[in-house]
Amino acid sequence: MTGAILTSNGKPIPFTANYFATLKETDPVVEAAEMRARFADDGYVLLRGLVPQDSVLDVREAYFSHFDAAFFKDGDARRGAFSGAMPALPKHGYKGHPAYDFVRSEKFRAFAEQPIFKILAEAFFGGPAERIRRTPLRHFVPGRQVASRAHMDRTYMDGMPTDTVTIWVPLGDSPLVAGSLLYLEDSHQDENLERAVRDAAPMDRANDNRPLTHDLKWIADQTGRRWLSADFKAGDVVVHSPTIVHASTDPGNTDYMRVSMDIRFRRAGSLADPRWDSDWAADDGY
Ligand SMILES: O=C(O)CCC(=O)C(=O)O
Repeated sequence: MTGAILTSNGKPIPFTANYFATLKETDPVVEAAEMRARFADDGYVLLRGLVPQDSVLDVREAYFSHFDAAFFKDGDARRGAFSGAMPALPKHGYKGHPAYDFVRSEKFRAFAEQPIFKILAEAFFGGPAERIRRTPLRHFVPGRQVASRAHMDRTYMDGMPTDTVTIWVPLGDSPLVAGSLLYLEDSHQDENLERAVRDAAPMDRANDNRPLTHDLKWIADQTGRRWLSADFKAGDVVVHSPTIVHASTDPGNTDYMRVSMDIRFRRAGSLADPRWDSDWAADDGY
């Protein structure tokens, strides 16, 4: 893939060593203190195989079972490859779309509330954690130039950045070619980054000043930082800081649909942002 031109929301970025490097991996059995040290250094910790693969694929299939089988190649909702036939539905995550109902389902909630995630968050906080109810579900369909814009989670949620943590969970494999998540190297340590890019950065959304930019090449050039990527497998998770810049590329030459959820925790007793205490809807404005 080296040398290929990737896009994010239609904006090109070459897949070269100037712009991309690989995320470091951490073994899930590592000591909590070591995990916290890596998190402080890197702004993220990628844990391979934290969750049983089948449990992840079960959730993927349960979500996809809310769609017509014609949406999937060979009608296979567990693999979840795009058939090419886009269903006529409300926008992703709006009322009436399966993602809206699914995040309110027992299956989704039980997955997000399994003890391993809370134990993980508590290892990061070094103390009790509470799950934040609002849990976005992302779903990217090949052939569409739609991706996550470069942003920091702290822009979207009140509270101290050290009191919240995001566990990003791909629901199924999430290779770069399917538009997986990217982290801007060491951006969590760059106190000048936001000042340097806000207002100057290209933005394709005139009415939304929360993302930093949709132009991943521009921000890499501007900050001298590379995007860190990985081919995630079902069962992997990334724990990331609310201050690290992250984004994704558009799905490329694949039929595989990328689905993921963002499970968030706050340090127990810390300031709770009331906007995050209800179930997610893509148009809730938060
Ligand atoms: O899965 C993604 O593309 C990004 C999701 C994300 O960063 C978010 O919801 O804050």
